[in-house]
Amino acid sequence: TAHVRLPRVPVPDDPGRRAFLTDVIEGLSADPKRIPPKYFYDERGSQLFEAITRTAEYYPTRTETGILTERAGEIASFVPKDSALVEFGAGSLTKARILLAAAPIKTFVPVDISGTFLEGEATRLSRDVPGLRVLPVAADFTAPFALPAEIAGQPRVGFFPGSTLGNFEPHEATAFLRHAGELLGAKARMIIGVDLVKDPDVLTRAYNDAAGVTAEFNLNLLRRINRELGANFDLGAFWHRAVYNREQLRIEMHLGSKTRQRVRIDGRCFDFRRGETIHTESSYKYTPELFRTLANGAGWRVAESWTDRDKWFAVHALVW
Ligand code: AVJ
Repeated sequence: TAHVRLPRVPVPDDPGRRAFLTDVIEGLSADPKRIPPKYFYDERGSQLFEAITRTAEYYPTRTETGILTERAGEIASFVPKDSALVEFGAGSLTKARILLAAAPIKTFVPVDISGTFLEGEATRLSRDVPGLRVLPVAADFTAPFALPAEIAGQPRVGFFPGSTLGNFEPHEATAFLRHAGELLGAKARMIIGVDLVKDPDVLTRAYNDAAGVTAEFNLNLLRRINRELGANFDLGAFWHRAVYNREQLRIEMHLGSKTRQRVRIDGRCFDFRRGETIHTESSYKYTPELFRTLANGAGWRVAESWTDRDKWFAVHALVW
């Protein structure tokens, strides 16, 4: 035999892989099964998310971008001169570009878990905005991380668009907002985008797009587990579904098992009943009142809020 194809074995003691493996094993050992949504964003996952934002059904991105664009002047007047803008979970940087063009920002610190995607976007941004200092931080912003020493003395403004806050359980959202305030420090400000409670049909459609991009995004999590953790998920043996939970005001994404089956991950077995699901994401929606209560409970004051005509999405300005 001429070729012996060796499997690509991931570095066993890579701390990122370790944490991923631990979280996956813990989540799949639980009942109901779950996997944290932060693991969606490998390179392909980040690209699939960008594709979701271009579907007709997924309104949050274009609605928020509309608010940021139309209210750029008002939002800019909330940003102190020579600020450092710290974006949590930066992704494609499209929204930051709107603020960077309008507000007196000297330094931009995009923080994102997807290091390679972030580097590429940060390099493009530095080229496009001469005079702006870009200091990317490749980190999981849900865990403690340090700000670059270079921004010492500059006023700090947090930026957390995209309703990413909605991925946290409410108690985690409170903890995150408090930690962000402590990290940014005295007199910090924050600009945060939050998806609003609305017609369940609009919500359900947004997470079940007709072209199946969201389904691909959800299933890509299993592909990533196969590749990085050496699992044997059969992607064709799972379906995607997003449902609105009216009691908890959240969209839930699930991957359901089409059959009774067993999956192997790193020497362990996980059994699935037919129809059993893995809960892969919750996306909480907040009324302005619920958000104000949440922010106040974390030590922030809501100074201003902007929404679109349909009141589908809100951008809030917070003071620490
Ligand atoms: C990136 C968390 C804002 O919850 O709407 C999009 C992710 N999931 N479609 C969201 C997502 C399915 C998105 N956030």
